[in-house]
Amino acid sequence: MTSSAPSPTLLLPGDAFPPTFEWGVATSSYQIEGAVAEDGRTPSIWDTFSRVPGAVHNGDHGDVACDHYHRMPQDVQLIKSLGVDSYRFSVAWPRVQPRGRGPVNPAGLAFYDRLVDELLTNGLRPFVTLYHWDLPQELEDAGGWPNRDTAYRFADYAMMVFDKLHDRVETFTTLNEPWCSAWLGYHVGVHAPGRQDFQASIDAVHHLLLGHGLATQRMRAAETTPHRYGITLNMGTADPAEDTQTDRDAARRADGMGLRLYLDPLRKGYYPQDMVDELAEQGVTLPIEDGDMEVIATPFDVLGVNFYFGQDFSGVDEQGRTVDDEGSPVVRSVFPGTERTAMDWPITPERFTQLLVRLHRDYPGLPMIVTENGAAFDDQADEQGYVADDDRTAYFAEHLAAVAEARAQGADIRGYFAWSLMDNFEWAYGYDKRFGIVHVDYETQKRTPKQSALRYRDTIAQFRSR
Ligand code: IFM
Repeated sequence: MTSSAPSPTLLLPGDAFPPTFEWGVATSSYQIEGAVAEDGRTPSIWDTFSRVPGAVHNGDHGDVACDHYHRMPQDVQLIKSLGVDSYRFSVAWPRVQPRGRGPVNPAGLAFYDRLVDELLTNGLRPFVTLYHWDLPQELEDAGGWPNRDTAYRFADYAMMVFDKLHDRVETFTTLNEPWCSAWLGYHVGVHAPGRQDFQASIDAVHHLLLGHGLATQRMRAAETTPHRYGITLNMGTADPAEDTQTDRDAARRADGMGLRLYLDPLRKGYYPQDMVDELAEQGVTLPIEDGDMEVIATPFDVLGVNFYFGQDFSGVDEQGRTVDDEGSPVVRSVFPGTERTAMDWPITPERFTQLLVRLHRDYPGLPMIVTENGAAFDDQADEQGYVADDDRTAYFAEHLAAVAEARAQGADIRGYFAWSLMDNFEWAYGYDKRFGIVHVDYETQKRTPKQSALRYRDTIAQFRSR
């Protein structure tokens, strides 16, 4: 750490987090690695999508990103300097299995082999995400996640990673935020591959979950020592904007599409009936085949929770209508409060507690790890690259307090990973939105821990020394 800026610790109760609590930082492959054409890597859907005019802010792409592929050992030192236990990273499918089919690419897999060794040598635990959105382009050309075959391709690829790393990696999570892959990628079209087809997005939901189940079954069957398997979902809260039946229905629908459509099949083995009925009313069906629900409900060990904000919902649009142009019920998001991040997302730490306690209540017996939480703000770096990010520092303080409160209310939360280790490619927003606790100067690739990183380091140390 180079800065002499003050770095006060958080005011949290002394027993808020036990010494066994897992502290970490998180990233994903396409957002930081760069080196998109090296060592046999082939294009992913994000390489293709970021070249579509207008798809990504400023025409940005991940060709270089944070150049992590070439700077990995120094980045591991940076992670170590934060005093965390674990590093959550994702593996790029098109590096390990170019084109998404056929044999493993040893040169691509070797990068993650080196990364795992480097982490362990430095006393850091690797926490692997197998899929954080970089689907090999050839699989998209063959239909992408709406195509059932992609689930089986994913399980094959997962085994390539597992076979190589399972002797040193304990935790394998399958998917990061399947809602984003399905909804943003195939329905709204603001994420790769940029399609706008509601039926295709629902097909994608089912095949993503199927891929998760298949991969989990195969990894567990191949293990020789116990591992921890999981999946990461992005979740918020959905409350009625006003205490009316219309708004309660809108909140139920939002919760159904965003949370229950994933967690009910994963934990209960069936899709929520109210959502199945409403999809049917819109002529959309889930492509379930015999045995699928048993595969999807394969037991797993940890739920990764990515939380950014909670929302209220109204069933009435600005024109006073309750049904939209397509004949669907209106589900309008109304942001609570007034404080916003640079993403224009509301700052709602109390909803974080609400979510975690609700997950504990509605899906019992499932340990949770916060696999992402953080915020983008309009950082002003000084000449040394240091950012005195009071806003982000406060965001982390409030959200860690919210996790502590959920634990105090009984929620089984075993770890917390800050999003993100460093500024990186924020998907359709390009490099303008900075989520890092470490500032990246993209001209020089210099990394400088922000105030929030120093505070996070001190917070972790505070609980360690108890
Ligand atoms: O940067 C993303 C990450 O890739 C997935 N979860 C949300 C983050 C912030 O938008």
